[in-house]
Amino acid sequence: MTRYTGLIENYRDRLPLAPEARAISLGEGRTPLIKLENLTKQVGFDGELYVKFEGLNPTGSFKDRGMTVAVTQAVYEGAKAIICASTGNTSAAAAAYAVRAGVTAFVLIPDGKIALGKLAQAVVHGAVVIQIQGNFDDGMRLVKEIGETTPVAIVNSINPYRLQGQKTASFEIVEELGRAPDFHCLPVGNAGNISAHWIGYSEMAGVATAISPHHGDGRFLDRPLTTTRPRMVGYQAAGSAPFMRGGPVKDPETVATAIRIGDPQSWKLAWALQEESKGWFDECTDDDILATQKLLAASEGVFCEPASAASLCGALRDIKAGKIAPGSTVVCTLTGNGLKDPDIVMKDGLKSLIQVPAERGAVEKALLAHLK
Ligand code: AN7
Repeated sequence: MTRYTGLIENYRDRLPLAPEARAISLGEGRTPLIKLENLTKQVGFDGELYVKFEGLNPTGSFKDRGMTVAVTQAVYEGAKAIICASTGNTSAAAAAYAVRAGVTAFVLIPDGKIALGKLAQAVVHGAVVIQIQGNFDDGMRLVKEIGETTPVAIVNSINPYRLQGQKTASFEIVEELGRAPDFHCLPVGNAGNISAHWIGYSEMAGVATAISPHHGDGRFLDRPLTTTRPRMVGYQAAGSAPFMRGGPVKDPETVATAIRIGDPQSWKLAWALQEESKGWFDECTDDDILATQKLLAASEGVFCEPASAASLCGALRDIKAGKIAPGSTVVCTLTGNGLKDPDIVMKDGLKSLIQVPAERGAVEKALLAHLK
């Protein structure tokens, strides 16, 4: 047995890092691919439905995959500070990896509309948290401007090393399934993650993609592990769906605060991969997203955050509609952990508590009422 030490050491030969670059890692990656047996049965789907639970990364989201590579490269290049704009998860990851590296993290967050758990992470890891009177898109614009004149490394997904790290999720899926899935569904905000996955699948298949030249050298396996690539499907929140509107959304609004993004940074990459993969974009309402988050938690024991539930929400709908063909193998990425944002499920969750006196009879009565 060898100790697992994170995705850089695991996939070093397929990442564009110098051999002597010291890996800044928290043991990210190797997240479980969970088969949803109960839900598959419930919806009468005769294919295979999996979730890749990225909420089990060290800081609770897929951002760790990108951050380990981006921070490793930034430190290798001599950076003393990193900066990002964030709806929450990127700032949590940046803060944690900055600590590992011994550099300063500056994070720009929107005023309000950020899950408390994510803010707590940035604070506890000692990041310099700057709350701006604006939304994520304002923050992103400011970070780009500041990055031009100030000696700080930008670790948003416009940094190509982020996507290089995030492509490894596709590597793991192909390794586990022995092939690529037929469909891969993700929630879409900036569209960095869906782009990263497409790069990863393409490298696994030994096939060039139009989007890869922008993001490293697309190193292929000596022998491809899959002959096919999935159709990539991206789901947005209805109030924050620039890919459905055909252009930026000025005042994005959604309960899924992680994907409250109106001006996606990987706009061109995402359209290119949609075409190459013959996939599509669609939108989910906030109500449907929250219902899916609860459905998943109550039927499979998996607690993801609202934004993450968008992938499964859309996938279940497209399975029912036959857009995702019967018999298909489907993977949905659950991008973040539900524990980051407990408020959202506790809004009416407290109502389900049963309060009784501390007496055996009262407790027994409550049990009997609920035995299946
Ligand atoms: C849980 O943290 O953009 O389409 O600043 O946290 O690659 O942007 C978060 C994005 C999906 C969207 N699910 O991914 C940020 C940030 C969760 C997320 C997305 C995010 P991209």
